[in-house]
Amino acid sequence: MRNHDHQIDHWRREGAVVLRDFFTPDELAPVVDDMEAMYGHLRPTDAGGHTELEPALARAKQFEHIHDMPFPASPAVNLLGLHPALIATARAALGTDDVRLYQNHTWAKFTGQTDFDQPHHCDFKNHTLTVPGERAVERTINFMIYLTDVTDAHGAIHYVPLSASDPIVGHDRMSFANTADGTLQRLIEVEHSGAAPAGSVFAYGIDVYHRGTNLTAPGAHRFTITASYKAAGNDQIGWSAWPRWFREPWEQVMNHATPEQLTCLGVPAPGDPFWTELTLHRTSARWPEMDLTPYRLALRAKPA
Ligand SMILES: O=C(O)CCC(=O)C(=O)O
Ligand SMILES: [Fe+2]
Repeated sequence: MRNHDHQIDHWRREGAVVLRDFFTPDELAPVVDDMEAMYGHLRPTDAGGHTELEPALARAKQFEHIHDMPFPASPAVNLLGLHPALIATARAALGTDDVRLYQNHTWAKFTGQTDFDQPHHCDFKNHTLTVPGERAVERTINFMIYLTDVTDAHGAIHYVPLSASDPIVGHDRMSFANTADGTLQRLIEVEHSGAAPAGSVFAYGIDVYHRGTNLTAPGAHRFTITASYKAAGNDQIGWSAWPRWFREPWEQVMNHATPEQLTCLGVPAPGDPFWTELTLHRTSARWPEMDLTPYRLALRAKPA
């Protein structure tokens, strides 16, 4: 367990918490290598080029270097968002042992690529068609994993704890903070910075006002992974149906993930009635390198 009860309590109350030094340098190093392999060649050559961009294009370019799981690199980057310590934190936060990873992407930002400044918003707009639920089990916990040091000059996320945003927005928690009535400015006045060293994790919910900020350090980059969890059975929340991208390198996940990690992607756990001799046979034909031993053993252990 790498989270502490007081941090979970803080997240429950305030909707956001910085988990400093969650991952070790040894865990990060191969993931950073993967990120360099995926994104390193995309570093902009003209650091001042973005100042000429149309606002709509400048905004679109913020999301230029995002890639959904699975990632065309090693198992290290593919499995960090499914790290057992993150799963444990999600379980504690959502108050259930049965959690699902519903969003997992890598994101590279480079100084000079565009202006990364955003207005305050809550992410529920593209995670649900309604609004965040009030019960713990209806919430989501969204982890932004810092693979590189994130200072304010590296575009740290800025956020407003719920106790500070509630008096400003009251019941009117719109996805984008209102600019015309001064709400946006008032949120900016009380915002916190999520700046923290590499290995830290910013955990927040889809009901928390936050905004991306620009990278200003010369020649700098910010590598992150976003891993978002919900309780199993919470059909309100979604982002991607994992099988949709079946041509992508799923073997990096399927051949290396544990049953606990695969359960977070919706693969039935060992012992689930889904697993029969036939489904095992067919799954093994689909993923020849996948270790199905725990599933086989659980099936054989069942009374006939
Ligand atoms: O990358 C960040 O720091 C925040 C981005 C963000 O909040 C968003 O695009 O919804
Ligand atoms: Fe956001």
